[in-house]
Amino acid sequence: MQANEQRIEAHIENLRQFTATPGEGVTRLTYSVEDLKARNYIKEQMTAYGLTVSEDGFGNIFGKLNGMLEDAPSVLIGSHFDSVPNGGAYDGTAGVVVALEVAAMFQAQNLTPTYPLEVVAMIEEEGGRFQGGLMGSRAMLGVLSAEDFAAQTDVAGITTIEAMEAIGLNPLNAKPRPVETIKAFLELHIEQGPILEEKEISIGVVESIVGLCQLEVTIQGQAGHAGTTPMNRRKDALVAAAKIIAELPNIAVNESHHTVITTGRLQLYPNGANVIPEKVVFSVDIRSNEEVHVKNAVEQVKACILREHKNGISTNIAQLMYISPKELNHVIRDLFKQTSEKLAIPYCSMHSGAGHDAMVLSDFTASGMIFVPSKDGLSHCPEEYTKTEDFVKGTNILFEVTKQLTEAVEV
Ligand code: HGY
Ligand code: MN
Ligand code: MN
Repeated sequence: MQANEQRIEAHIENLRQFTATPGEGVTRLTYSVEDLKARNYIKEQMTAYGLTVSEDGFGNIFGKLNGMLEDAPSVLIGSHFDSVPNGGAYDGTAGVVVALEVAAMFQAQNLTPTYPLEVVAMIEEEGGRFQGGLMGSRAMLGVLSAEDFAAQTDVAGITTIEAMEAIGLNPLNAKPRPVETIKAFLELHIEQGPILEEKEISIGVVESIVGLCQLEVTIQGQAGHAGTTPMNRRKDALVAAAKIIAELPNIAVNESHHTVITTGRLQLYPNGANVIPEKVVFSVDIRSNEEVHVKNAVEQVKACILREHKNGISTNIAQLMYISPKELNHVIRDLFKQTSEKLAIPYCSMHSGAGHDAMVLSDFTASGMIFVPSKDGLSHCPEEYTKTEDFVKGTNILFEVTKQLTEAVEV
C-alpha cells in the first residue's frame, strides 16, 4: 500500500496556515493561538483516522489505535508541531503529518495491531517561546520535572501554566508518562541540511544525533547618556557582549571540525539609540558530535564570558539544557535499512547536526529516525521545502517499520 500524496500535501498546506507571520514563514509558538488552531486540526485528523485522542498535562497530543494486547506498550510515531520564529512549514510538522498518514493507512487496511500504535504531536521542541527546547518530550518523560516545567516563563513573563490556561488546556495532573507504556519511538524529519539532495537520495537513516548545550548569558553594565558619558567611564553591556560573541566562532573552529556555536537570540535593554546599553541577554547554542568536544567548548565559552566580568561589568550564565550525543537504536536502524531495500528506495546512513525529540526518547525507549531531503539544505526559514514524493517514500517506509514494531519484533 502506498501513502496518499494528496492527503500529505493537504495536511502540510492546512497546517502551514496556522502562523502568526503569514507570508513570512511559519511562526507557531507553543500555547499560542496558532498552536491552538494546529492542535485542533491535528486532533480532528486523529479522530478521523480512528484514533482515540488525549493530551497530557503539558499539552502533548496523542492519538491511540488500540492493539490486541491489552495494556501493552505503544509504538509511538510523530514529532513536534511548534516552530521557530519565521520558520518553515516542514520542520517537525511533517513528522506529525506523516505519522497521521501512517494511521490513515492502518485504517484503510482495517489493521488491528498487536501492540498499540500512538501518533504523537509534541510541544516546544524548538524552545521558541520557553527556555531550552525539547520541552514537550523532556516533560513527558520526567527529564524536566513538572515543577520546573511550571516555573518556565516566556520573555513577557507569562508562565507555561498561564499560557496553557489561556488556550483552554488543563495543566492539572501534569505528570510524566510511565516509560513502560512506550515500546519504541519513530520520527520522520526533514534533514535540514544539504547531504541527501547532493547525493540525490530520498532517505537518510539516522545513526546518531549531535550533543548540545544551550546557555543564556546575561551581561549587566550601567545605562547612561550617550552624549555626556566619557568613553573611559562607561560600563557598556553591549560592548562586552560583542567581544564575547565575536570570540565564539574561533572557539568552535579550534575545538573540532564538527563543533558549532551560535548566538541566535539577543535582547538589549533599554534599547535606546542614545542610551548606553545597561543589560544584554543572549543565547549560546553549542554542539558537537562527540561529548568531549561539547564539554570542552562549553568550558571555553564560559571562560570567555568570565573574562569580561570586570570594570563594573558583571556576567551571569544560565545553562538551560545539556544533552549528550545520542546513538539511535540498532534494531530500528536495521529495520529502516531493510525496509528501504525491500521497497527499492535508495538510502544512506547519516548523523544529525540538528537536535530532535528522538534524542530525549532514546534515553528511555528504542528510538529511530529517518530523514527526507531539504531543498538547498535550507531550514528554520520560510524557504524550507521538501518534495511530497519524498514524504510518500518516507511514509511508506515508516508504515512498514511501524507495522513490524506493532507486531512481534522486539527492540
Ligand atoms: O535546534 C535544533 O536543532 C532543532 O531544530 N530544535
Ligand atoms: Mn525539528
Ligand atoms: Mn527545528
